[in-house]
Amino acid sequence: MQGSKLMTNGAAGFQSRVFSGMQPTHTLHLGNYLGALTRWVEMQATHECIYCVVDMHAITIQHDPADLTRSIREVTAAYLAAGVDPKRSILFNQSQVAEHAELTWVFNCVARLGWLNRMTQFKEKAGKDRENASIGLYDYPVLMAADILVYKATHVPVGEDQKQHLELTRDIAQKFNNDYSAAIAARGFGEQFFPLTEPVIGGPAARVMSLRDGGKKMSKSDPSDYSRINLTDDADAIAQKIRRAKTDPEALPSEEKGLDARPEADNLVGIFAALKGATKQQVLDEFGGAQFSTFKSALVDLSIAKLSPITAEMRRLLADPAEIDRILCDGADRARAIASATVRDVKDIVGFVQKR
Ligand code: AQP
Repeated sequence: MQGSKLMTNGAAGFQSRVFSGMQPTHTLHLGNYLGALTRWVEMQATHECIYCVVDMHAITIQHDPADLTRSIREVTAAYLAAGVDPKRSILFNQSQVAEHAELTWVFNCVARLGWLNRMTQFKEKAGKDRENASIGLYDYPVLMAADILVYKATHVPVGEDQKQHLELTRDIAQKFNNDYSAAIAARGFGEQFFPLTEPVIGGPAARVMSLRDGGKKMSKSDPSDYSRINLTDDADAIAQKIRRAKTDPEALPSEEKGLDARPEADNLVGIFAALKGATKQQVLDEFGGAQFSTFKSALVDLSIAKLSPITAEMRRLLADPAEIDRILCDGADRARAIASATVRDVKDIVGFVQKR
């Protein structure tokens, strides 16, 4: 994994472009929303953005086909309801653009087994029964690299949990650029064919933690529904989950360093800050010294005010699945136009014979 250490500004010289995606597995939650989706929406004002529902990733674990179809539409509705604008950005589902899979095969021949063996997400998801995990789950980060690089994306807004996968993406890009440097130069692409994509991670909610355990990431697959706030939860459910969220017996501190070693308090303050568009310190300026009962009431009100309009809009959009499918197909056509040019060049670079 030397690539990311050697070059720090490898996206320079490439047209600035944002790519990101979420899996249509289960229902999106507050972590997905604050860690990634809010940033996606903001970046539309400054960048060309491509946002994908990564349905091919979703079949790396066992799934029910009808649930997958429903979930693809639901995640699309969540993107739209949160503010992704399909006129300004490209919004599509991955399986409609075959070039993601084609580039994955080339990258499978570039990536090294040793790199993939270090991926912590695979270890967590495969658990103890690794022999029984799908090859797709193991190859997940290579498909993710292809998702990003087929658009030569320079920036990827994600939550902190995706940092390691983004490093792998950079390593694959760099190895491709090195391995094929002569062919790349001969075809007039200069020194680098793929950019070394920069992750965009940060803010008070880059890693939203479970409401039941401040040491665990808020996650779609957590068996306890009380561990997360789903974007489909109604006001009552949001209020109940926040009131039952684990805390400690102390009042809130007045300084941010007072949150150290208090993971549950830190998490709730971080959520409040992200929802309000403030810093954790600004939240503590207001609530320092308050008991959790007071703070939780304010958090309930803020969460409902921010999330209820999104939930209502999702419901409205989901009443017309044909319109959602139309948006995805239109986005896929626009995505394919970019992806097919990249794959054509890649085939040329690696030496495949193809129709001119
Ligand atoms: N807890 C989180 N805090 C901040 N960001 C998060 N993301 C996920 N969880 C958190 C970010 O959301 C995006 C969605 O990626 P995904 O759909 O591929 O996420 P995921 O890993 O399937 O989501 P979960 O909830 O973590 O699912 P499971 O339980 O299956 O592992 C990414 O940008 C991610 O960083």
